[in-house]
Amino acid sequence: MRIRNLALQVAALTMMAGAFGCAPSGETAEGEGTTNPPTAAGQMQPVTEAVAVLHPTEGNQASGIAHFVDSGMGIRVIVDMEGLSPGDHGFHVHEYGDCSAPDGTSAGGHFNPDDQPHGAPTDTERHVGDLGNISADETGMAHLEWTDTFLSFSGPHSIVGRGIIVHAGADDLTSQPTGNAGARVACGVIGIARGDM
Ligand SMILES: [Cu+2]
Ligand SMILES: [Zn+2]
Repeated sequence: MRIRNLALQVAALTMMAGAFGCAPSGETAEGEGTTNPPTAAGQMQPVTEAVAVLHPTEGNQASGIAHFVDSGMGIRVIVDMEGLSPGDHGFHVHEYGDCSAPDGTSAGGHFNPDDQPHGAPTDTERHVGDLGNISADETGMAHLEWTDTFLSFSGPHSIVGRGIIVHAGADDLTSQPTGNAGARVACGVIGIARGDM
Protein backbone atom coordinates (compact mmCIF):
# COMPACT_ATOMS: atom_id res chain seq x y z
CA MET A 1 0.00 0.00 0.00
CA ARG A 2 2.77 2.37 0.96
CA ILE A 3 4.67 1.44 -2.15
CA ARG A 4 1.60 2.09 -4.28
CA ASN A 5 1.12 5.55 -2.70
CA LEU A 6 4.75 6.32 -3.33
CA ALA A 7 4.35 5.25 -6.91
CA LEU A 8 1.34 7.54 -7.32
CA GLN A 9 3.27 10.44 -5.81
CA VAL A 10 6.17 9.84 -8.13
CA ALA A 11 3.73 9.68 -11.04
CA ALA A 12 2.10 12.95 -9.93
CA LEU A 13 5.47 14.67 -9.56
CA THR A 14 6.54 13.41 -12.94
CA MET A 15 3.34 14.79 -14.49
CA MET A 16 3.90 18.17 -12.86
CA ALA A 17 7.48 18.29 -14.06
CA GLY A 18 6.24 17.26 -17.47
CA ALA A 19 3.67 20.04 -17.46
CA PHE A 20 6.30 22.62 -16.62
CA GLY A 21 8.61 21.12 -19.17
CA CYS A 22 5.93 21.36 -21.83
CA ALA A 23 5.21 25.05 -21.14
CA PRO A 24 6.67 27.16 -23.96
CA SER A 25 10.01 27.83 -22.31
CA GLY A 26 10.77 30.72 -24.63
CA GLU A 27 7.79 32.59 -23.23
CA THR A 28 9.24 33.13 -19.78
CA ALA A 29 12.83 33.35 -20.97
CA GLU A 30 12.05 36.07 -23.52
CA GLY A 31 9.75 37.90 -21.11
CA GLU A 32 12.51 38.35 -18.59
CA GLY A 33 14.33 41.64 -18.69
CA THR A 34 11.80 43.38 -20.93
CA THR A 35 9.05 45.78 -19.99
CA ASN A 36 6.53 43.94 -22.13
CA PRO A 37 4.20 41.53 -20.35
CA PRO A 38 4.52 37.93 -21.46
CA THR A 39 2.21 37.07 -24.30
CA ALA A 40 0.52 33.79 -25.05
CA ALA A 41 1.99 31.91 -27.95
CA GLY A 42 0.56 33.08 -31.25
CA GLN A 43 -1.05 36.20 -29.76
CA MET A 44 -0.17 39.32 -31.72
CA GLN A 45 0.40 42.58 -29.88
CA PRO A 46 -0.23 45.72 -31.92
CA VAL A 47 2.93 47.22 -33.38
CA THR A 48 3.70 50.62 -31.85
CA GLU A 49 7.18 51.17 -33.19
CA ALA A 50 9.16 50.09 -36.22
CA VAL A 51 12.71 50.62 -37.39
CA ALA A 52 14.73 50.43 -40.59
CA VAL A 53 18.52 50.36 -40.74
CA LEU A 54 19.62 52.02 -43.97
CA HIS A 55 22.59 50.46 -45.70
CA PRO A 56 24.43 51.91 -48.70
CA THR A 57 23.79 50.35 -52.08
CA GLU A 58 26.80 49.26 -54.13
CA GLY A 59 29.26 52.10 -54.70
CA ASN A 60 27.62 54.45 -52.19
CA GLN A 61 28.30 55.53 -48.61
CA ALA A 62 24.86 56.67 -47.41
CA SER A 63 23.72 54.99 -44.22
CA GLY A 64 21.51 55.68 -41.26
CA ILE A 65 18.48 54.67 -39.27
CA ALA A 66 14.78 55.43 -39.56
CA HIS A 67 12.44 55.13 -36.60
CA PHE A 68 8.65 54.97 -36.95
CA VAL A 69 6.59 55.56 -33.82
CA ASP A 70 2.80 55.46 -33.52
CA SER A 71 1.97 58.82 -31.95
CA GLY A 72 -1.78 58.25 -31.88
CA MET A 73 -2.12 61.14 -34.35
CA GLY A 74 -0.17 59.41 -37.10
CA ILE A 75 3.20 57.75 -37.50
CA ARG A 76 6.13 59.84 -36.34
CA VAL A 77 9.06 59.38 -38.75
CA ILE A 78 12.52 60.18 -37.33
CA VAL A 79 15.54 59.65 -39.58
CA ASP A 80 19.26 60.26 -39.14
CA MET A 81 21.71 59.67 -41.96
CA GLU A 82 25.29 60.29 -42.96
CA GLY A 83 27.38 59.85 -46.09
CA LEU A 84 24.94 61.64 -48.39
CA SER A 85 25.87 64.29 -50.95
CA PRO A 86 24.75 67.76 -49.78
CA GLY A 87 21.17 68.67 -50.72
CA ASP A 88 17.80 66.97 -51.02
CA HIS A 89 17.37 63.23 -51.51
CA GLY A 90 14.12 61.46 -52.34
CA PHE A 91 12.96 59.40 -49.36
CA HIS A 92 10.21 56.83 -49.82
CA VAL A 93 8.65 53.67 -48.52
CA HIS A 94 8.95 51.17 -51.38
CA GLU A 95 6.75 48.16 -51.97
CA TYR A 96 9.16 45.38 -50.98
CA GLY A 97 11.41 44.95 -47.97
CA ASP A 98 14.03 43.50 -50.26
CA CYS A 99 17.45 45.16 -50.45
CA SER A 100 19.12 42.15 -52.06
CA ALA A 101 19.86 43.81 -55.41
CA PRO A 102 23.17 45.76 -55.38
CA ASP A 103 21.38 48.83 -56.79
CA GLY A 104 18.31 48.51 -54.52
CA THR A 105 15.88 47.90 -57.39
CA SER A 106 14.63 44.74 -55.62
CA ALA A 107 12.63 47.04 -53.31
CA GLY A 108 10.25 47.69 -56.21
CA GLY A 109 8.39 50.94 -56.79
CA HIS A 110 6.87 53.38 -54.32
CA PHE A 111 4.45 51.70 -51.88
CA ASN A 112 1.12 52.58 -53.50
CA PRO A 113 -1.70 50.32 -52.24
CA ASP A 114 -4.43 52.82 -53.23
CA ASP A 115 -3.28 53.28 -56.86
CA GLN A 116 -2.73 57.02 -56.50
CA PRO A 117 -0.35 59.37 -58.36
CA HIS A 118 3.07 60.26 -56.97
CA GLY A 119 3.02 63.35 -54.80
CA ALA A 120 4.37 65.29 -51.85
CA PRO A 121 3.94 64.05 -48.27
CA THR A 122 1.53 66.96 -47.70
CA ASP A 123 -0.66 66.07 -50.71
CA THR A 124 -4.05 64.42 -50.19
CA GLU A 125 -3.44 62.27 -53.29
CA ARG A 126 -0.09 60.54 -53.09
CA HIS A 127 1.53 57.17 -52.80
CA VAL A 128 1.39 55.97 -49.20
CA GLY A 129 5.18 55.73 -49.44
CA ASP A 130 5.74 59.33 -50.56
CA LEU A 131 7.75 60.88 -47.74
CA GLY A 132 9.32 63.62 -49.88
CA ASN A 133 12.97 64.45 -49.31
CA ILE A 134 15.61 64.22 -46.64
CA SER A 135 18.02 67.15 -46.75
CA ALA A 136 21.75 66.66 -46.13
CA ASP A 137 24.07 69.44 -44.96
CA GLU A 138 27.52 70.16 -46.40
CA THR A 139 28.99 67.31 -44.32
CA GLY A 140 26.50 64.79 -45.70
CA MET A 141 24.53 64.50 -42.46
CA ALA A 142 20.74 64.58 -42.58
CA HIS A 143 17.90 64.61 -40.07
CA LEU A 144 14.21 64.29 -40.82
CA GLU A 145 11.17 64.41 -38.54
CA TRP A 146 7.68 64.16 -39.90
CA THR A 147 4.32 62.94 -38.62
CA ASP A 148 2.47 61.09 -41.35
CA THR A 149 -1.22 60.19 -41.46
CA PHE A 150 -0.98 57.83 -44.47
CA LEU A 151 1.44 55.36 -42.94
CA SER A 152 0.16 52.63 -40.64
CA PHE A 153 1.44 49.59 -38.76
CA SER A 154 -1.64 47.50 -39.65
CA GLY A 155 -4.10 47.06 -42.48
CA PRO A 156 -3.61 47.86 -46.18
CA HIS A 157 -1.32 50.84 -45.42
CA SER A 158 0.98 48.85 -43.15
CA ILE A 159 4.64 49.61 -43.78
CA VAL A 160 5.92 46.73 -41.64
CA GLY A 161 8.08 44.50 -43.83
CA ARG A 162 8.36 47.02 -46.65
CA GLY A 163 11.43 48.91 -47.84
CA ILE A 164 12.92 52.36 -47.37
CA ILE A 165 14.88 53.85 -50.27
CA VAL A 166 16.98 57.00 -50.23
CA HIS A 167 17.80 58.43 -53.66
CA ALA A 168 20.82 60.16 -55.19
CA GLY A 169 18.76 63.18 -56.24
CA ALA A 170 15.82 65.25 -55.09
CA ASP A 171 12.22 64.12 -55.43
CA ASP A 172 10.56 66.95 -57.40
CA LEU A 173 7.23 65.82 -55.85
CA THR A 174 5.41 66.03 -59.20
CA SER A 175 7.06 63.86 -61.89
CA GLN A 176 5.25 60.53 -62.41
CA PRO A 177 5.55 57.94 -61.17
CA THR A 178 8.63 58.45 -59.01
CA GLY A 179 9.50 62.14 -58.60
CA ASN A 180 12.59 61.65 -60.79
CA ALA A 181 14.87 61.24 -57.78
CA GLY A 182 17.44 59.09 -59.59
CA ALA A 183 19.49 56.14 -58.39
CA ARG A 184 19.04 54.43 -55.05
CA VAL A 185 21.89 55.18 -52.63
CA ALA A 186 20.57 53.50 -49.46
CA CYS A 187 18.09 50.74 -48.71
CA GLY A 188 16.55 49.39 -45.52
CA VAL A 189 13.81 46.99 -44.40
CA ILE A 190 11.12 48.16 -41.98
CA GLY A 191 10.85 45.77 -39.06
CA ILE A 192 9.01 45.65 -35.74
CA ALA A 193 10.92 47.46 -33.00
CA ARG A 194 10.79 46.72 -29.29
CA GLY A 195 8.86 49.92 -28.65
CA ASP A 196 10.59 51.25 -25.52
CA MET A 197 12.53 54.00 -27.25
CU1 LIG B 1 12.09 55.95 -53.75
ZN1 LIG C 1 5.71 58.10 -55.04
